[in-house]
Amino acid sequence: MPAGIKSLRQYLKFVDIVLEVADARLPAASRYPDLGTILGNRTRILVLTRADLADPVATARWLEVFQAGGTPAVAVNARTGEGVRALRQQMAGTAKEKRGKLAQKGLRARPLRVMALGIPNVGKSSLLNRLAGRGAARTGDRPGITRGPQWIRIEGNMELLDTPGVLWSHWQEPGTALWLGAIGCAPEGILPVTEIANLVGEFLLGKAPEVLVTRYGITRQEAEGANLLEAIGRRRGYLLPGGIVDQEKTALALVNDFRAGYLGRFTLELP
Ligand SMILES: Nc1nc2c(ncn2[C@@H]2O[C@H](COP(=O)(O)OP(=O)(O)OP(=O)(O)O)[C@@H](O)[C@H]2O)c(=O)[nH]1
Ligand SMILES: [Mg+2]
Repeated sequence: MPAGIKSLRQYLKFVDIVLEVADARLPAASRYPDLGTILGNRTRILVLTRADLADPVATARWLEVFQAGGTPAVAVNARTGEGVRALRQQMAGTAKEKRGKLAQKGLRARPLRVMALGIPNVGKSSLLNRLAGRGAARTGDRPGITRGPQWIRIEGNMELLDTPGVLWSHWQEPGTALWLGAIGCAPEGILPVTEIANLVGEFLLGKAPEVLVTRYGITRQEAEGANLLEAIGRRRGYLLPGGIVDQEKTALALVNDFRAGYLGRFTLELP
């Protein structure tokens, strides 16, 4: 278990619901493998963020799979709040249960405490801001924005706990790291951006080569050729002195376009 998770464990005893936040484009690989063992029987709701960037058909399938496996799951756009209403409904059920239990013990009702947990940059703070109804937590388009656990107190009957993103140790497994890099959830500066770009390029070539043609003004032949980055860089004029293509700059452009959804809505793994 990563140290970051260990240090968050102490908060678990204070919270009623854990929102496990993962990315809809990578619903399995962006989750924690054994969170269940840490959470015990605490209520967990899986929230897939960036549903706006994922393939809606794939997202529906994933939600079914998770739900069939006994994990309540919802998909949201944590930026705009789409889907958050369904999440609130899920939470309301748990809230009622908790109130019932407290009443049985003769205890006074207290605000429902909700904690968000997940890998870096996955949208935890954005999600809590939507639940709070205001921009209480700082967000940003790179990992490592939230530095430490932080309570967000809101009017009404909820208290929210934002936490810093923590990567599970399995993230460096071959086949996982680059995909997490592709969705912007791996630590910056560790993975070569050209490798991430090549993976994204390969994926797009298999799925929707025409988006490369239209977005970058290259020919189908160039898109399918041996060096996609070379073709895009040349077309864009991303050149270094001597006229050679700036591979890094080109790779970053492709990866950023993919992350922002300019190339379309894609889910990178299917159930
Ligand atoms: N398109 C889209 N962007 C999102 C969504 N959720 C979050 N974002 C963006 O993703 C970036 C990261 O969001 P944060 O809320 O800061 O992520 P975090 O998990 O709190 O990140 P750390 O605190 O760094 O671990 C921001 O630029 C958000 O605007 C979503 O559902 N759709
Ligand atoms: Mg954050």
